[in-house]
Amino acid sequence: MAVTKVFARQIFDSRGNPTVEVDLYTEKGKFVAAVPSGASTGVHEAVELRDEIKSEYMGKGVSKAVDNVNNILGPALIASGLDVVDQKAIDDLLIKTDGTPNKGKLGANAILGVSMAVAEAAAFAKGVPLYQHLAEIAGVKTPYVLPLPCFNVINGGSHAGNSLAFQEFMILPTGAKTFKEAMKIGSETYHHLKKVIQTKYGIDATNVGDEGGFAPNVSGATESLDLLVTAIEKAGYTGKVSIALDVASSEFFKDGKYDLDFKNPNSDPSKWLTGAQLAAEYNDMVAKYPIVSIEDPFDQDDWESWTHLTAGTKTQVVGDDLTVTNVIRIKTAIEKKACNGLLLKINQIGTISESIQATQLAQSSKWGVMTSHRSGETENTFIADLAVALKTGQIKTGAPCRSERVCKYNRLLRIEEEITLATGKPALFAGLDGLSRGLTAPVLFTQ
Ligand code: 2PG
Ligand code: MG
Repeated sequence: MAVTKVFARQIFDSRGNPTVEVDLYTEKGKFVAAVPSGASTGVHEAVELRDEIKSEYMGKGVSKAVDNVNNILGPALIASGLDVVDQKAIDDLLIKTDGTPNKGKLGANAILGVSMAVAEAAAFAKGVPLYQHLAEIAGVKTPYVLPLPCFNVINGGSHAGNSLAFQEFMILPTGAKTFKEAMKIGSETYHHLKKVIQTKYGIDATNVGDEGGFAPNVSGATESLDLLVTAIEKAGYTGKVSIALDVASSEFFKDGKYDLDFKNPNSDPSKWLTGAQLAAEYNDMVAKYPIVSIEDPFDQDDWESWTHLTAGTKTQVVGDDLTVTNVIRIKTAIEKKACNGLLLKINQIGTISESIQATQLAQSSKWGVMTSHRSGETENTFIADLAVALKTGQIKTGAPCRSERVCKYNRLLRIEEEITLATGKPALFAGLDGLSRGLTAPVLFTQ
């Protein structure tokens, strides 16, 4: 089925910044996609095209990207006559139309909106749910597996106005048997955490950050980890909930060192840590707390520190700014044994086909894969379907709070129900196995 019309507009993301929305039409109807946006963006990511007109939207307008969809990408796609089921050919056309290695001419935000809407149109044309269509184009066989949700319940770094350097403290219901149960555990623990924080720091400490997690003014990582352990215990889930970190350390890498006081303009350089000192802190934390995953422990180009940590730990080490969902960076990370997990962010690379390629390269190297939202999100739920389709085994899309986060988790609840009804058996849930490497290999799931 060919594309008959493409129309893009500027809408707003969860931080109130402009972003791109695309309406794509076939003779079967209209299909809509909206593009997310990061704050702690890796320098190697594909280009997010902003207008950079300082007097408008603080320079963050996306009218150029919108025009590029309306005047260049849309007309090229319509003229090609390509069928929406041929995602790869369409993505190749979009990439060629841009013509740069980092989508710098037309913008990854323009290209991704079209790429996502094409997949939605194709699923509808086939009369199947989006996750089924994505699994089919990726060559992934059923049964589907619901991912382990990683709830970011304490926000720091560039996502919160507190002094905490580490960006994300996540709780993972690794002891759950179904996705629905994982949501119950996550939500109850989140509410217990709110009470724990309120008792300790007062009511104004329970305001939430960009991803719906609390942002109390804690002194550092161990204080946050202690809060999590207390909340898990109070909720009655000790042993059933694990912890994951996203340090997002590229944000505080300065002159070859790590500044854990980076939000303080008068930070004392003599206190900044070397990669080896920071690694020692991680190893201490892993020994003391139920930490199963650490993302971006080091700067995006500090390869040596990555390789050293990964060699000496059983914990999943996830590349985000390091690998930017880009097969070239992932290949380098594989060669250097720099990490053993991929953060999958579709807007880091800009097309669905390249996102699938990146995931499958990671999975074939026995890495874990965590599908991810961005800190600036919309009500779009595409990544929920993608996580199921590619059996990534893990998804992080914020706290169980704020609709731009919860809509993805809610979509997963509906998918779980739909699969259960269609197969007559409870839908598989990755659970703790979501953290085992190379999930597409025949591994045992919790049921
Ligand atoms: C991250 C993300 C999402 P941002 O670092 O993993 O949580 O943040 O979108 O700001 O890059
Ligand atoms: Mg990250």
